[in-house]
Amino acid sequence: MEETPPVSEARETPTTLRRSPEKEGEEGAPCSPERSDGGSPALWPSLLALLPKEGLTLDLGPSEEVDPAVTWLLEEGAGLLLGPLPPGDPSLGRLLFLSSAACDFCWERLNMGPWREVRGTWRKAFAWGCLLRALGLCCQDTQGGPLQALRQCDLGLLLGAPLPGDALQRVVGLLQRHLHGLEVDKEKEEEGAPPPKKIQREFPVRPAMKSEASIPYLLCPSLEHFRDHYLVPQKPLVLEGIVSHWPCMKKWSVAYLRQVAGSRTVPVELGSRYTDQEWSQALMTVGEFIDRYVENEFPDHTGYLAQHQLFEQIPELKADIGVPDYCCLGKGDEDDITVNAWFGPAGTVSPLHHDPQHNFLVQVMGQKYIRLYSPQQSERLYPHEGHLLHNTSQVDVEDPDLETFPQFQAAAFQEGLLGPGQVLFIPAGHWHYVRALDTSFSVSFWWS
Ligand SMILES: O=C(O)CCC(=O)C(=O)O
Repeated sequence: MEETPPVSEARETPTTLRRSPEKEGEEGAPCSPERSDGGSPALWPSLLALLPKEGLTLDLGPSEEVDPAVTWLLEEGAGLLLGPLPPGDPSLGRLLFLSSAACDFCWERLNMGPWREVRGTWRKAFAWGCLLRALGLCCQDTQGGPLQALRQCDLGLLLGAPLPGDALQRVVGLLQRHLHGLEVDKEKEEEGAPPPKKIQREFPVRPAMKSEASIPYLLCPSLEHFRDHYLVPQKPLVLEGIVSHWPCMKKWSVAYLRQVAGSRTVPVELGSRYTDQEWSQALMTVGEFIDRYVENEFPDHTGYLAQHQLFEQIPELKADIGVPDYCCLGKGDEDDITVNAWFGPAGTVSPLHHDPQHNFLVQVMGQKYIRLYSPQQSERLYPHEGHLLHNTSQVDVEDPDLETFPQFQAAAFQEGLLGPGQVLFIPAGHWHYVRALDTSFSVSFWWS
């Protein structure tokens, strides 16, 4: 679709809306224990204190990029925060109205055409809209305002562009502390309630493995040994004893993830594998994901929180992990490493594919079956022809159609089980197939 031509002239300088000093409170102050679930007088000043002291600088770039109507909605909304308005003030209802309209407008643009073509300025406008809407939701005298606000912030974090001073991230931190306090109160009330039902899942089929093809294991090899015998010759390895001290190894469980991340919105893959026709993705909270796909005995689909940069979104979980020391052998900085979360029930499958960077796949919870093929085997693996899936094999590794893909049975491979505390080194370009045998959480580090 054609872009709407610009109406007003390009803005040279970003719009800055300053807050009156009487609104500034203690930065990041925790909420008072005497709070209500919505329109909390304690939450409101703490939220305002998180906004940049120098005011909201919308900085949406040249005006031809974002529709002037959206800029106007955001500026009007942000302007409402300039006066000394207490929560519950009727003009704050207008904040919700204006920011919701801005979010709806931006949402349309974010969902129009391929994602890579969505302009950064629209993503930034959306992030501002989410921030203002979250504030609008918190200043309403409604039940559940802070929870809805948290969801709105997550949409801003997932789909929007970063805001100055990590404003969305900071608002999320405060809302999390506020909501967590409410949960602790509720738990106290519910003490004595019967324990939740344990899930009985059918154990998925364990593959019969040949020992001669197993991936080698090493306990804490030296950096030099790893470099000379595995990194340089591009050989896969399972490393043991290198992440056992990470707090996630003891702390993480489904209950813990629900407690820390339950109300956070994340993208979930729906369907057995991403190569299937009926595969799709949906946004839902981690709590909903656990209820529907991890703890539900009869889910309608396989759900997989896969390849998501969860640790950028939830710093509390990031504090529980580290970066494998061996990444220092790479050429890039630590900031260049992409860290992804892979959380799902038994039975998730990542079809046979390869990635352009080296990978340390750290197993935190549950076991996974892994099959690896070197790049030299590529011809026997029948990669998809289209551009989108050219790094993915057409073959179902554990149930190959050998009439259609006869060479597959001649392809040499390595295999193994990856359990908690083990780290799989997958050299760049190596084909890997992964099936979870239990409820599983893995963290991947892609590095070069
Ligand atoms: O654990 C999985 O399901 C797949 C992991 C993966 O493909 C990766 O880390 O690149």
